[in-house]
Amino acid sequence: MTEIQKVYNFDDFAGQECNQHGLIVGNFDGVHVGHKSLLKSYISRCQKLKIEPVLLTYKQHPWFYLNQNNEKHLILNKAQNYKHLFELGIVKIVEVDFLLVYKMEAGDFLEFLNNKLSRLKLLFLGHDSSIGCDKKHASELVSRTSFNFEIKVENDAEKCEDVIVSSTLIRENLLAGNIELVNKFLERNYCLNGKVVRGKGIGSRQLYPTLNLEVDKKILIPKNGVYATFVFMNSQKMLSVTNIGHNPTVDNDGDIKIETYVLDEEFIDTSLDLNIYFLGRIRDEKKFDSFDALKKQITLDIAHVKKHYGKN
Ligand code: RBF
Ligand code: MG
Repeated sequence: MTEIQKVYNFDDFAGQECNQHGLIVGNFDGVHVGHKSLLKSYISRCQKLKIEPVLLTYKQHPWFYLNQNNEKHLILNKAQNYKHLFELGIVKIVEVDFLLVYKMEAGDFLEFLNNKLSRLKLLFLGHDSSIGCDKKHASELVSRTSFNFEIKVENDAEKCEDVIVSSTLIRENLLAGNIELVNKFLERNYCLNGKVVRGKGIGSRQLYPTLNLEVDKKILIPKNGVYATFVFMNSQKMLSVTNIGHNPTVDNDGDIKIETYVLDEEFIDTSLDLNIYFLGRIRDEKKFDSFDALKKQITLDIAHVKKHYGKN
C-alpha cells in the first residue's frame, strides 16, 4: 500500500472519504510505549481487514479548553506528534474541533461518526478509554450493533519499569528532570524541537557559543538544569550540552532559555529548525559570582558529557 500521509479537517475528510477505513480517537501526546502498542495493534487489525488506518484527533488538545489556560503542557508539538504517528503507519490524520464533540454523550458521538463517515468499518478503543461527556467506558460500548462499523476494545496499559505509562506520568518526570526514565517511557530519546533564535551574544564573546532554541509556547519544558544531549548538524550526530533555565549569572529577565553548546563547534549549521535529543541530566543551574566561574563550570560540564556519553 503506497498511501500519501495527509492531515484533514473533519468536514473535508467526511466529504471526500473514498476508501474503507478504521478510526482510532485520541491525542496521543508523546507517542509513548502505551500509545505505540495500541496503535500497532490497531494498524495490524486494519491491515487484516484491508482498510485504511485513520486517526481522529483534536485541533487543539482538550486540556487547553478544559483548564482555560495556555500553560505549557504538551510533550510534543503538532508537527513532531504527527511525524511519529505517520512513522508508525497511520495513513490519515483527521482533526476535529473539540468544542464540536465535547458535549456529546457516547451514544451521540457514535451516532455522529456513523452518520458522517459512511466508509467507517472499525472503531478501535483503548481498554481504559472513555467516550463522550458521560464518560462511558469502552467496554460498555462494544455491544452496540446499530452501526455500520464494528467496535473493538484493546488493552492499552503498557508497563515499563513496573508502572503503567501515561502522558501525565511523562509530564511529571520531565518536570522532575528524570530524563532517563522518560526516554524509557518513550522508547526513544526525549526531544525538544523548535527554531534557532539569536541570543544576546554574551556566550560567544565571553563563555561558549550556543544555539538558542525557541519552542512552541504550549510545550512543557523539563526541569531547569544542565543536560547531556545530542543534535544533528549536516545530518551528523553530535554531542552537545544543554542548559535550561534563567541564566541567573548573566540575566535577570524571567524568561526560560534553552541553549545548547555543540561539542564540535566547527560543524555548527545555522539552519532554523533544531531537534535537541536528551540523554541525561547533569546538574542544577546555579548563580555564579563571575563569568569566569561559570565558564569553568561549563568546561567541566563539557568534559563530563564527553566522558560519560562520548560513545553515544
Ligand atoms: N548560566 C547560569 O547562570 N548558571 C549556570 O549554571 C549555567 N550553566 C550553563 C551550562 C551550559 C552547558 C551552558 C551552555 C550554559 C549555561 N548557562 C548557565 C547559561 C549561560 O549563562 C549562557 O550561555 C550565557 O548567558 C549566554 O547566553
Ligand atoms: Mg547563545
